Amino acid sequence: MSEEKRRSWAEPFKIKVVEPLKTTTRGYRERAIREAGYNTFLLRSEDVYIDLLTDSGTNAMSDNQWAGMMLGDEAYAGSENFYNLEAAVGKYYGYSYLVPTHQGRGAEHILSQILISEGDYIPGNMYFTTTREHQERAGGTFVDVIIDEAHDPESTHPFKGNVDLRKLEDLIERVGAEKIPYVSVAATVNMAGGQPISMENLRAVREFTQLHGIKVVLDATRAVENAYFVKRREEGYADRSIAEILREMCSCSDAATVSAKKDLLTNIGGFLATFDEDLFEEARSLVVVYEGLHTYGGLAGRDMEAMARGMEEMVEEDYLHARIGQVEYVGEKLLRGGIPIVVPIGGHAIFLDAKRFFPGIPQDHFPAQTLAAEIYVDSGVRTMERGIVSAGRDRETGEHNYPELELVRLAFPRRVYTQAHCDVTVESIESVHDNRESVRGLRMVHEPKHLRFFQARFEKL
Ligand code: P61
Repeated sequence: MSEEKRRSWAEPFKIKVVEPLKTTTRGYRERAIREAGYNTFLLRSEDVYIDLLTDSGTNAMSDNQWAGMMLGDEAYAGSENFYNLEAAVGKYYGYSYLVPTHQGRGAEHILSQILISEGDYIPGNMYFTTTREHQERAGGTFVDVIIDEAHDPESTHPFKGNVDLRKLEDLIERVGAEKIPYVSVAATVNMAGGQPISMENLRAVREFTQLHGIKVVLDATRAVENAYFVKRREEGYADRSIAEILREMCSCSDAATVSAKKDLLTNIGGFLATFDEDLFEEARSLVVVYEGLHTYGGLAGRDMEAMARGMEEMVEEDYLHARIGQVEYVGEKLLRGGIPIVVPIGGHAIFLDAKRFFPGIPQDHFPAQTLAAEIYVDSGVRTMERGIVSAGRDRETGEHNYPELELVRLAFPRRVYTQAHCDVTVESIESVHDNRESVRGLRMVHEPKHLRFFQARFEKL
């Protein structure tokens, strides 16, 4: 057995600063979730014990990143930290041009406004909430072209993020290539369970779309975690470094939008990066309208410095091994306990399959929303619904979208929680599972117009 196989995923760092957590009683939590309308987004963070709502902006920064924060050059124009960030994006992602934004959706907004015209179609490997919202607000229609296996929580396909080229070809035949400004390719695919796309598939998408003059835009928010899976699972990549794989992935695209709040190990930030000078010129001109000058894009200089330094750390293999190892540890424990989860275990999160967890709760009684609330009441662990509430309504019919995947996500902040926190989380889910027969669903009593899952309110049936 190789040394790596024998050793566990222990963290290549130690804890220097701690933040106390509040513990609460079951009665307290019952009241808190009721007051939050059974929506974990509406809980106060101080009422949460272990916060697995998201891995976005919840990372623990390193001492080197914090040191960089003190070197913030808070100039309105031409901040030194912008140039450090630009150099780091060039080094690690390979793109020639950078436009910083306050976070990922800032970049999605600018990109969508530039590339999409009314009546266009945007194929993508499964929707993401903010990405699709910006595509639609720009006049486009999102079309899902991910492989069928991605919608099946039990399929063990190693690259469930792959694009189905036949679906893409069908769309081109149906609407014409001139109506498709770009293919939106996420690496990894969040809503499918943190599932990667293979390099082979990404290259095939690139070659195929080039024939039709269609651009490829990468959502590289968790591309480093995707690179880790390519190294682990794809033939020919075992001996390549994560940094090399990341650059190769980006080389198959024209541009990328990135939320720095994930891979880059920061608490805020994002960017749009591209090889395309014309796209860059337009983005640089538009960013000043929505985000800020093109050398800060809504960020403080210190935030850009933390991003640049985070990039050096994000490609370190020991770190990634521990990061993804922690998620696998939880997933494998849940599987051993007979809990239905999406397989293969993804990069940033475990996704509980609420349809199999609560087979008696129909989808329009919001089984995943219910499960997230039950877990919180049991232990103070906060998770997130990723099912019918997140999927929103059909723009034409006004009916709920009924996604195949009705999931609860346990997303792991990077470098934050210990193995004992993981154990407590698993124990809590097992205890909710043991009592699953007694649980009924919810009804929605308040539904916001945009991205409803953030602020929707529910009552118990
Ligand atoms: C998350 F409930 N993700 O996973 P921004 N692309 C991708 C993301 O995962 C992503 C963004 C773009 C979050 C935060 C979040 O419905 C939700 O920096 C693959 O958050 O603007 C964000 O990047 C947007 C949670 C976003 C949600 C939307 O937890």
